[in-house]
Order: sequence, then C-alpha cells, then structure tokens
Amino acid sequence: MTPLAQRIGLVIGDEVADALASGTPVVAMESTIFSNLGLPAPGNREAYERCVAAVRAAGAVAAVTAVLDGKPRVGLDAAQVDRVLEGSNKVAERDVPVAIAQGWAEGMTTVSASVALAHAAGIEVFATGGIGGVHRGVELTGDVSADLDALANHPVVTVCAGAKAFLDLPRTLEFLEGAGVPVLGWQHDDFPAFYSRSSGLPVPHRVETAAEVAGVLRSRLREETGVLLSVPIPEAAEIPAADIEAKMVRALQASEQAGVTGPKVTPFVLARIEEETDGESIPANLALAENNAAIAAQVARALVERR
Ligand code: PSU
Ligand code: MN
Repeated sequence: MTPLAQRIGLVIGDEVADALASGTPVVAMESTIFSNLGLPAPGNREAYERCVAAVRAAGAVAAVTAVLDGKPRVGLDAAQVDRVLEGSNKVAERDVPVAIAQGWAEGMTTVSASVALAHAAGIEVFATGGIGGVHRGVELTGDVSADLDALANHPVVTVCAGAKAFLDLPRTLEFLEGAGVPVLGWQHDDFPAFYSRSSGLPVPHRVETAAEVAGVLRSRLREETGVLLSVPIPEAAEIPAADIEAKMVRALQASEQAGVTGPKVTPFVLARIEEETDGESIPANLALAENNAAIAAQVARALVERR
C-alpha cells in the first residue's frame, strides 16, 4: 500500500492485490466508459467483457476503478461491476476527495480519476477508449479536460485511440507538448481520431513494441509524469472521418443550444453522436476499447519484465 492509498482508504480488489504482490501485470480501466455516461446498454456490458477478456488473454489482470459506498476502489467484484454498468454519476480526479469525504454511493471515474487511483494503487498502465482533451471553442469556454492535467501528474501509461474528433485535436496535442507528456503512436505515424485511424496530425514519436513504451516510462525525467500511447482503431472497424464529422458538428451544436456546460458536455455530446449515427458508432467504440486493452496488457507485461 502506498501512503496515499492508506490515507484515502483505497480498497484494492483481491485479484488485483494478488497480482500486484506476485508481479502479475495489471491494467487499470475507468468506469465512466462502462456506465450510462459512456456507452448505452447492452454495448456497455459487451465493452466491459471484451476489455477484460483481452487483458486476461494476454496474461494480465484488469482493475476497474470506481468510487462505491464512499470508498475509492481498484478492482471490482461482479456485483460492483453491475453497479458500474447502471452508473450515471461522473467523477473526475478533483471530485474523488469529495465523493470519499461525503460518502457518495457512486462515482464513475473518468480518465483523470482513474489514472490517479491507478497510481495510488501502484498500477502503471491504464487502458481506455478515448481521452478527454481541449474542446473546440476553448477560446470562449476555457473547456480543457482534467484528463490532460492528470496525464502530466501521474506516472502511468495511458493507452487510448486518441481523442474523439469533436475535440480540438491540434490544441490537445499542443497542451500535451507544453505539459511535458510524451505522446507515442503505436505502429502508426498519425495521432488517431478515435473512430478514424488518422486525425491528419503527426504523432510526435512512433513506437513499434511494448518494450519501447515501457522504456519511455522508465526513462522519464519527472517522477510524476505519465506517457500517452495512442493506438489507431483496427482497420476493419474504422469509420471514415468524412462520414462522422458532420454528425459530430450537429451534436456539438445541440449541446451549445441546450446550454450544456462543465462535466455534462462530454456525456451529452457522446449520446448525441450515438443518436446521429443510429448506433453505428458503437461497434467501432467496442473494437477500439478491446484493442487498447490488449495492447495495454502487453505494455504492463513489458514493465513487469523490466523490473
Ligand atoms: N471520450 C469518449 N468516451 C468517454 C469519455 C471520453 O469517447 O466515455 C469520458 C472519459 O471518462 C473521459 C471523460 O475521461 O469522458 C472526459 O470528460 P471531460 O471532457 O468532462 O473531461
Ligand atoms: Mn470540461
């Protein structure tokens, strides 16, 4: 147990605790993506099952993070997973202390909260679908996801399919550059745009192997800074950017018209995109999440092997 884990009363699930103690690779995952905030049922359960199976197939253990009954948790049992699949209360990193202190029944962790809890638990790899980023129109709203700050402040490798193209991807990459977060492209030259393999923006550094990713984390100059590994969606599941851009713009307009602000923006826009695409975006979302989980497990294994 780290001192931080002790101070916040972090509960580590038995399977995850055993894995950490025995040097078995562990991959953390967020709960927002599996809750009502991230994916509609039954796709959310399928996403969870496919991600866990992908991690297991690579010989690693999956550790979903959440706040349940006022306790921050890493590694959930089946009943707790069922609660996550029904969950709808989003918690970013800054909300977790409040959820603990006030004993909230439920908090679905975002990327920022998950990376922070993973670090507290001693887990070095985290897999998700897409990270939050700088929002389009940031000049007016100032909306920058806390995910980016968390990547800069926790020494965890986050494996993602880039960020959704409804964000401002050039500014998202600029932020990560300024924050000192290495951004790596998995066997690919371009930063991915979630449903699409390429955003048209070059990734700063390309890597070919999990060992290289592990080497980057181990060679960091700041104790506290993580690494972002971007993995393009598998080709067979890709939705061409041109097919989805207009739908994203409509979803963003709907959010603006409805006056949505703060943490409600991203879940609102995600739900609107699903409506706009008649659910066709869901299989792509599941395929990329599963693929990221599989690659994260390889990275976790490479980190264990370097110890
Ligand atoms: N992007 C997705 N699916 C998601 C999210 C982002 O494609 O479910 C969720 C993640 O939990 C991410 C959060 O950490 O949204 C970012 O929210 P915000 O933009 O409010 O920081
Ligand atoms: Mn925001």
